[in-house]
Amino acid sequence: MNAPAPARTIRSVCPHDCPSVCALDVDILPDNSIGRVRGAKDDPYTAGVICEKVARYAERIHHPDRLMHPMRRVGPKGAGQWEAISWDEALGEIAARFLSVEAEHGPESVWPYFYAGTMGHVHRDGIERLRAVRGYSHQYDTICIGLSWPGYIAGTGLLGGVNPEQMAESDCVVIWGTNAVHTQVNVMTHAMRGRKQRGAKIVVIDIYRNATMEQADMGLVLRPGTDGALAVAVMHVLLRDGLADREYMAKFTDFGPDFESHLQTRTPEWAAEITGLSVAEIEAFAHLVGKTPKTFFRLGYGFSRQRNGSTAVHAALCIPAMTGAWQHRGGGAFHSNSGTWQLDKSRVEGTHLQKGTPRVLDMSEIGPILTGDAKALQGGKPVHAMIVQNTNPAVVAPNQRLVREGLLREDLFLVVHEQFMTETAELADIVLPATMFLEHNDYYTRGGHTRVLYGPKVVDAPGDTRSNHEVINAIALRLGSDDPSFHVSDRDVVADTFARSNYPALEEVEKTGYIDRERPDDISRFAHGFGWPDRRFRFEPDWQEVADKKGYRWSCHPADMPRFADHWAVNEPTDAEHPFKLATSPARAFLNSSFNQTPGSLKREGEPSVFIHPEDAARFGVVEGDAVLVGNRRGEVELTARIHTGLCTGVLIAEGLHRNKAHRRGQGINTLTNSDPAPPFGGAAFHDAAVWVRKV
Ligand SMILES: Nc1nc2c(c(=O)[nH]1)N[C@H]1C(S)=C(S)[C@@H](COP(=O)(O)OP(=O)(O)OC[C@H]3O[C@@H](n4cnc5c(=O)[nH]c(N)nc54)[C@H](O)[C@@H]3O)O[C@H]1N2
Ligand SMILES: Nc1nc2c(c(=O)[nH]1)N[C@H]1C(S)=C(S)[C@@H](COP(=O)(O)OP(=O)(O)OC[C@H]3O[C@@H](n4cnc5c(=O)[nH]c(N)nc54)[C@H](O)[C@@H]3O)O[C@H]1N2
Ligand code: SF4
Ligand SMILES: [Mo]
Repeated sequence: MNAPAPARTIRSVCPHDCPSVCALDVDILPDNSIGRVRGAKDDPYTAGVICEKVARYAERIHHPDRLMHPMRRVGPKGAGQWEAISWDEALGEIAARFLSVEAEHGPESVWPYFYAGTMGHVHRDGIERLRAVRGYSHQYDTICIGLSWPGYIAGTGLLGGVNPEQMAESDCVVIWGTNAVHTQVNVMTHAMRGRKQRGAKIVVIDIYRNATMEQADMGLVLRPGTDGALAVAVMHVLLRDGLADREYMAKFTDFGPDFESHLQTRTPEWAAEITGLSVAEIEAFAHLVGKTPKTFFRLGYGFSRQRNGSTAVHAALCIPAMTGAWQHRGGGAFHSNSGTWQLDKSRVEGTHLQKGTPRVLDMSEIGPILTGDAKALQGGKPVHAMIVQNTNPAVVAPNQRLVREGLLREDLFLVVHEQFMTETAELADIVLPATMFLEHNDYYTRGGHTRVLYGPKVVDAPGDTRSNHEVINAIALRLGSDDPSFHVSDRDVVADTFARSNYPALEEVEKTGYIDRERPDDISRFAHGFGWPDRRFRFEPDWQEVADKKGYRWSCHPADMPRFADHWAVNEPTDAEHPFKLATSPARAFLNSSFNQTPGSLKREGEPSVFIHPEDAARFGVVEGDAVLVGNRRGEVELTARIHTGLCTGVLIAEGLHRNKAHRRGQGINTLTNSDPAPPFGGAAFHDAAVWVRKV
């Protein structure tokens, strides 16, 4: 049967946590339901292409399991027994419990917790208003960006880079530590244009032959956590073979004799030993980027999710500073433009409401924090109440056993505002139903490009669902705060924020759906100098300078950091008991744990599985399809073995955040990951776990 003709097609924005932040054309059917979702053709970055999971959005927005009513737990925690309640009852109970925790334990015992389920700033960051007005504990945002952003900033001094559309003008595109085919498909659109139009070479650097590497001209499969070694060996070859741009370095970087002599020992032979690459591969890559001025380095998040990830990102970023690729259109580097928006978010986050300076708890350490770890609690009081919006920590946070144990505590009052009964919501005392992006107003910054986009409310909120903004307003009012900012609408906050930021008026923005924040090309390629006071790129990073600039806090001793760009051997070591390194790479049809309940995505991803090299499989008597247990001192997870020839021996890859329950023993993949704050400033090393494997 054909779908009915749409009554209208509206322009919107994908709200999910993905650097692409696609502009969408959404068909609204005569009954106000959602029809086809397509990528906007007139948006230069989206260019008509979106991922398959969002193309099937009707499945998610009209999913029969969507939460529609507030609910209160009636049985034991996590037992799945609920009664429907009204919003009035729910808000009344939340206010009463929060007030009693404040009175008994102090306001810092309440910890609002959120992440980027929606990337709209109003509905994502608006929870900060509640924190501010009540003096609740703050959140140190480390789970995703805690390692990569400092690494990039350590070199350039600014989190921004060359417009990725310019990959179409490149002669070589290096896709480093991002599985773009899965995680940000638009990178491929623009890289492929370079290949089609100018024969650009595409290089992919990863720890397995993933879907992106399948498209590459040169694929480098290295051992996890060894990118720094590759990068410094490349620089060794560039200097050795006269391929470094010494004039550029003299003018724009801190390059000097000490760094040069440091690189002398970083030979391809030395790096081959560490990375598992051959000397020939390292030299070929170095010669390619050294002889191709228009080389674009698209640095992803993946290789930062290692304990040495910040230093690895910095080391990779040093290569274009040595070749001078920044000087040429189609050349340079990009990780994120999140440092370039110049938004005044004071009304989004309610900074005017802040009382005192409450403690800042590390979101990645939610497991240790909720189970009373004194260090993670900074010697302070336990957390006794939480409201969680936009995230599913029972699945996505590291050290899952502790996360679950903590969330199940009888003396923790847990409110979860969600679109689905996630495994976090299952552990709540009160569950609140949330709207989806087409049901509220918000603006979105496109980290992977240059635009800020507006996504309007186009359909009514179904059932009793309420937006994050409405819920935070309502709770604050119930708690007795009567600031005018808790009476305004989401649309007003967008309009006010644009006005404060000297952006065009919302009425103007609505006509096209976007604001282009592209910076002049010379500025984006640091043609007048980098973002440090001396305008020089740093091969010798000053991490304290990075901390001061961004308000980061140290998680290691500053003196322990390597002096120069380097390979830093601090990752979780393998040993006789834990002979494998496990990485938990992203699945194509899930987005973190989102979409792990939609039929199309479940069909595409199948059961939770793990890639293993044929030699390792043979050694452990494992064949394709076998059930295996993968474990370490944090726990054990059951997975289905898939033989994969495209990875180093001793490495395992488990793609995707399936539901914990989808694993035969109910433990999800994050049981195996560690929540220790990685150096220098914290963050979860999701792809850095030493494990054992055995046949079930
Ligand atoms: N389909 C899909 N899309 C997503 C997501 C998803 O889960 N699924 N997640 C979204 C989110 S929140 C984010 S932050 C982005 C992240 O997107 P990416 O920047 O792509 O980062 P990761 O997803 O962490 O991992 C990317 C790749 O890094 C590889 N990797 C791991 N360790 C190393 C290493 O030591 N060296 C190298 N060279 N590579 C390594 C992994 O194997 C993986 O192939 O994607 C977003 N988009
Ligand atoms: N093992 C392993 N773990 C990882 C990663 C990895 O690579 N490996 N990646 C990490 C990364 S990069 C990230 S960013 C985190 C992300 O982890 P999360 O932020 O938890 O991301 P999602 O799993 O997408 O969960 C977002 C939740 O928000 C809900 N949501 C969406 N929109 C709204 C809304 O408007 N209102 C409300 N109230 N809820 C909404 C969705 O239904 C969904 O359940 O996971 C991390 N965890
Ligand atoms: S998840 Fe990423 S690629 Fe898919 S539509 Fe959203 S922004 Fe685009
Ligand atoms: Mo992320």
